[in-house]
Amino acid sequence: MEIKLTPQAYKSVEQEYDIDRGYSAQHQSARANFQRSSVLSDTELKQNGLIKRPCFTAPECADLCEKFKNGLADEFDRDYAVELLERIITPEIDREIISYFESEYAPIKSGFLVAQPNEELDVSDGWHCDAGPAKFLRIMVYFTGSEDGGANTLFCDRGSTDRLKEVGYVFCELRYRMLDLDPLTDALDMERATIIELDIQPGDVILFAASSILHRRLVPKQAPRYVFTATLIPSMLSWREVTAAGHLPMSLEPESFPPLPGYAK
Ligand SMILES: O=C(O)CCC(=O)C(=O)O
Ligand SMILES: [Fe+2]
Repeated sequence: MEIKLTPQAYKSVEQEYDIDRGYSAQHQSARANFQRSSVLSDTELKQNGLIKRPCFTAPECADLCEKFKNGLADEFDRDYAVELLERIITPEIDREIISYFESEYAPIKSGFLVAQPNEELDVSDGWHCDAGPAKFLRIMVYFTGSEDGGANTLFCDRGSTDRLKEVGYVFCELRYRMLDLDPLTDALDMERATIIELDIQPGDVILFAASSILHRRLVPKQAPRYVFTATLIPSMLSWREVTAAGHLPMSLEPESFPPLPGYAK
């Protein structure tokens, strides 16, 4: 095992996104402007940084899988992404999200992901947190179910992530991302990370705090994995007002968190 740990890496990530690109200032404005404080509660997402809920029906999943087979992931369709968000963000999910942010929120990025059986591993297959603002959420809807040991997103719990952040694994250089954390924690004489392997049914939605919960993709072994994803950030206006203006969400590439107009330094 060759690895270079960067113990203060999370501080430079905070500097880059929260300060320089303006995400912390935007969050403060969003919180100050929030009109629905009475609805906030101590939800599962706020506590654990991760939830899974059933969302799409079997016929809806079949329809979506057909669309994936016909090239849905090839070209970004913003209107369709907004239509899916309308379906995903039920009053219960909305309450989870506003309780997490303590503000309104909006989708900045969105896209359709296809993973082929046993495809080549990429950087998301090693344990990582997404570099980005301290507070943002990833939505992932699975239109195909998880397999035994494949077609999934694995998570660590928050405590394990915090310990691995402190020693400098989280936000280490991409080439040092590991598929198995045990050799690292054993070498450092640390408690092993608690791994959460969800049993995902077609149509389930997952929400997670991608910059504060370690996670990794598991490629499918048997059949393609079809996923819709969106990135949520705090917002002054509600997500419906923001998307109605016609610019958000943007497609996933190239830059995950561009500097925010009016807030970036
Ligand atoms: O596709 C997945 O299961 C996770 C992807 C991921 O972690 C990422 O894109 O940052
Ligand atoms: Fe990620």
